[in-house]
Amino acid sequence: MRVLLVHPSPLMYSEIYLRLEPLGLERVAAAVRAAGHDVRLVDLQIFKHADLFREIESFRPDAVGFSLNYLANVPEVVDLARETRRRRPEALIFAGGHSVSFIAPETLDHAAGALDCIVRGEGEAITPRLLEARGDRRLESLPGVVTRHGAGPAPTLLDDLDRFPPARDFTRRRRKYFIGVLDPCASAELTRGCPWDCSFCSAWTFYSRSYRKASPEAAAEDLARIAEPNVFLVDDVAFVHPEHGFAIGAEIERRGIRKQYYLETRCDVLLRNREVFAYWKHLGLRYMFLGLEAIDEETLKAHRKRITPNDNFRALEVARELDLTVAVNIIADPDWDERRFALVREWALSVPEIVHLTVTTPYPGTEIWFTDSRRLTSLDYRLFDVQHAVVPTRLPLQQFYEELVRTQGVINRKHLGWAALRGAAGIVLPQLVRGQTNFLKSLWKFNRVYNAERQLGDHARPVTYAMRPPATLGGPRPRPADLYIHAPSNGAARDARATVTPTQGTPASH
Ligand code: B12
Ligand code: SF4
Repeated sequence: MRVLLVHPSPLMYSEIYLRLEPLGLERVAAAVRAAGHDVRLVDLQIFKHADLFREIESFRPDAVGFSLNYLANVPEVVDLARETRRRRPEALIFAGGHSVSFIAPETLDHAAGALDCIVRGEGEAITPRLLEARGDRRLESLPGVVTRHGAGPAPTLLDDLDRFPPARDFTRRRRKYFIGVLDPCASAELTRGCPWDCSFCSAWTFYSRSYRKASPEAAAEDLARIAEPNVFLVDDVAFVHPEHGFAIGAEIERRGIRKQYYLETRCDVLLRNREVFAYWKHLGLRYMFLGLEAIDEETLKAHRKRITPNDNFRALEVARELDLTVAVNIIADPDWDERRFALVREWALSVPEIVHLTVTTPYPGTEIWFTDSRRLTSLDYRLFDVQHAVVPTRLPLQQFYEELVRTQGVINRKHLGWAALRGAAGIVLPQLVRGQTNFLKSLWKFNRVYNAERQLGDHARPVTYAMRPPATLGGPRPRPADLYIHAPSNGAARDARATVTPTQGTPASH
């Protein structure tokens, strides 16, 4: 069967700092190819809609699958599915990925028949089975598959992360993938899932708090296959189990792999497992993203981050001692006033780290989607990208955006524009020689992408597909099991228990 897999366009944030390969879709593509199908992949972060339609005309796919990890991409994917249906009336058209797993029925309603089904949860194991069942009137009997007629049993977790390593050969123009100075940059996955349970996050609800690891051999093998000199490790929390990080490192050394790495982790994991990060620094770790989220105790508690500001600041010290370039995230609440923005600006300017600001967003799949008692001010999927305010702001909306952009601007002045170029000249020149210009171009994009007028204007766009709000707002905290996409497997649950120490609370306590 001819199968076309499609990743939608980039969101606002990606316009400046990064553009990364669609790793999830590449893994689904690997599984579909292994089942004997003829596969192609179009990444609309790089290609245009017109390119996709040309591909549909020339390849004439029997099945088209769209990746929907991001809520903000829902309208685009629904429209693309409708256009695909018009061109290929007989094709099996489906979508899968993180966000759509939480909103399958409403997405099918928007598509009004253009999408045959939604695949909830991980795609590797189920997609080949779905293709096999094409034409069957009871697709919804498959695990994780939802049609307009019903939903199959809960999806099951992939038993072995080593199966179906990403088929990177399907992505074209790979030189376009980069993050900051790591230009060009590939992506890889060493572990999957997160055992913590922050109230604003859906990473844990998707994987039912499980945490799975690739074998050190398979992880290193995958890194060895990567042609690019730089690698973004997509794990939610890197090196929760330090012995795993050491074992992969040993395999990397054994194979003589030399790359530069970017990873994301928690501050307490860095404090607890400092040695493994120091070892990876020696292997080429260069950038680290730490989810700080807040600089005060009360807000950290509200997010259920299970960490103190003091530990967060100690972790920054450790990262500096390791000589890593660190980016941190702070969540800006729509309730912030001018004083609060000023405090954050002051703090951000006092530290050497790159500080990112995202806006509190109740997403389907998160706990705050149910418990946040604030009314949603917009049901426009496109605004659910953590850069827009979708609950009432204390300041008038325009002023909120002005403060947000001003704060981002002040913070970014440290890392973008001429100042950054002066600091990074040694990096940019060799990149230019190799024809890599993603990073250089990104240094001047800030004002075009981030401006209060544009952000405010986004609220005035007509809404064709409106989100379905939660049935109750400000209701009681849902039971974790009610939020989960995957049914926890015994092995995964055991892993999670081994990970979370008593001081952080055990899974049994919530
Ligand atoms: C890596 C990552 C990124 C990369 C994205 C790279 C890319 N091009 O896809 C970068 C750093 C660019 C990024 C950016 C952002 N991200 Co992000 N990101 C992640 C992260 C940590 C891991 C995703 C990943 O690669 N996992 C590994 C692969 C193998 O898994 P996967 O992609 O989920 O794919 C599997 C399934 O979803 C499914 N699947 C996926 N596609 C398809 C398609 C079909 C047809 C099928 C059947 C199945 C299927 O099968 C795959 C294999 O099992 C997730 C958290 C998470 N754990 O999911 C957040 C996450 C997806 N990101 C999130 C957010 C908010 C963002 C930003 C908006 C943040 C910002 N500050 O602006 C931006 C927007 C980016 C954009 N679209 O332009 C949120 C999503 C929120 C939402 N509900 O929309 C998440 C869940 C993080 C969170 N904790 O809340 N992100
Ligand atoms: S630690 Fe990170 S990935 Fe895990 S639940 Fe919290 S925010 Fe999400």
